[in-house]
Amino acid sequence: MRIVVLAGGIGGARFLRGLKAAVPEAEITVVGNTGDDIHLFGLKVCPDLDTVMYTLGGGINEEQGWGRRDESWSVREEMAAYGVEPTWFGLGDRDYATHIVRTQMLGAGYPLSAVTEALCARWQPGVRLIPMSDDRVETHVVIDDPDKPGTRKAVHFQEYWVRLRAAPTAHAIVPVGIETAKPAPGVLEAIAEADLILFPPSNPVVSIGTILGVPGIREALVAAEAPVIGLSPIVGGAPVRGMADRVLEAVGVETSAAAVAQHYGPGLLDGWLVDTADAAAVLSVEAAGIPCRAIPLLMSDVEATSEMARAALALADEVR
Ligand code: GDP
Ligand code: FO1
Ligand code: CA
Repeated sequence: MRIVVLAGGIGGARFLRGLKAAVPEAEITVVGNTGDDIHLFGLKVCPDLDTVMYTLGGGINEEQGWGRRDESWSVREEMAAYGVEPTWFGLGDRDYATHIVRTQMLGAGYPLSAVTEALCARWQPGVRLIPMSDDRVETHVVIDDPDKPGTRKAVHFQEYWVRLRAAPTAHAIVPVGIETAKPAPGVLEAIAEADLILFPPSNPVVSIGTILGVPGIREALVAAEAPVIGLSPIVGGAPVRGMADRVLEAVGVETSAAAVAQHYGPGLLDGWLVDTADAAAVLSVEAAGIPCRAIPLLMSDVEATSEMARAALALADEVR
C-alpha cells in the first residue's frame, strides 16, 4: 500500500512513528512543511524536516520533541560570548552538523529534496521524506509593532513562535514566496499514485496549511483517487501541544475539531477523526459532508498512535 502523509514537525513525526508500526509493509511518502525554515548564522535550518528525520531515525530528543538527543551546546555558548544574535533559537552542537551539511550541499547546487535524501541516507527514517518544495518559502506573521504604536510588522514564524511564544495577536500568516513555489520532484506523482492520503494531527495553518498553499498540491489532492483522511490536532477544544489556537484565530477559524475539518472542507477531506472528548462534533462534521468518527487521539505512546493510524485506515476503507 502506498501512503502519502503531509507533515509538520512534532505532531506529524509522532504520528508517522505509529503509522509505520501499524502498517510496516506500507510504502510511505512524507511531504514535509518547509515554511518554518530559517536562515541563521549563514546556515539553512529546516525544523520540520529534521524533526521527522530525527524522530523516525532514532535521533530525536524525546522529551523536547525537536532537536537531537544527547545534545551539547558549546557552539551556542561561544556565539553568545561573541554577542551574536539571535540567541532565542537553540541550535545544539549535533544539530549544527545537519545544518552545515545541508547548507554546504545547497551551496554546491543540490536542490533541498536531494539534500534531504542525502541526510536521510544516514538516518534511515523508513519513509521517503520530500520537502513540499525546493523553492524558498518562509512563513511570516503580521503583529502590532510594539516600537511604533498603530503600525504593524511582519516577523519570521520562528520569531513569533519561539521568541514571542505566540503571545502577540497574529493579524495574518504570510507564507512568503509560496505563489511561485513549485512542488518538489515526486510530490505530485506520489499523491496521484497513492492508495491513501493522510493529514496527521499537524498544525492546520502553519504546517498542513502551508503545504496546501504550494500551487498544485491542493489540486492534486482533490484530484487524487485515494481518500484523504485527517486526524484532529485539536482535542477538547484546545491544541494538545503548542499554540495552534493563536494561528487558527489569525485565519478566522475556531479552535475546535469540527471547525478545523470544515476549514479543510469536504472537497478535500474524505474523512475526519476527532477525539472521544469531541464526540459531539461528529454530527456537525458529517452534516458538513465529511464522514467522521470519534476515537482516542492522544499519541501517548507508539501503540496508542498505531491505533489512531488503524482507525484512519478503517475510515478510508469505509469511504472508498
Ligand atoms: P510542529 O511543526 O512541531 O508544530 O508539529 P506539527 O505541526 O506536526 O503538529 C503540531 C500539532 O500537533 C499541534 O497543534 C498539537 O495540537 C498536535 N498534537 C501534538 N500531540 C498530539 C497528540 O497526542 N494528539 C493529537 N491529536 N494532536 C497532537
Ligand atoms: N523550539 C523552541 O521552542 N525553541 C527553540 O530554541 C527551538 C530550536 C530548534 C532548533 C532546531 C529545530 O529543528 C527545531 C527547534 N525548535 C525550537 C522547534 C521548532 O522550531 C518549532 O517548534 C516548530 O517549528 C514549530 O512548528
Ligand atoms: Ca513546524
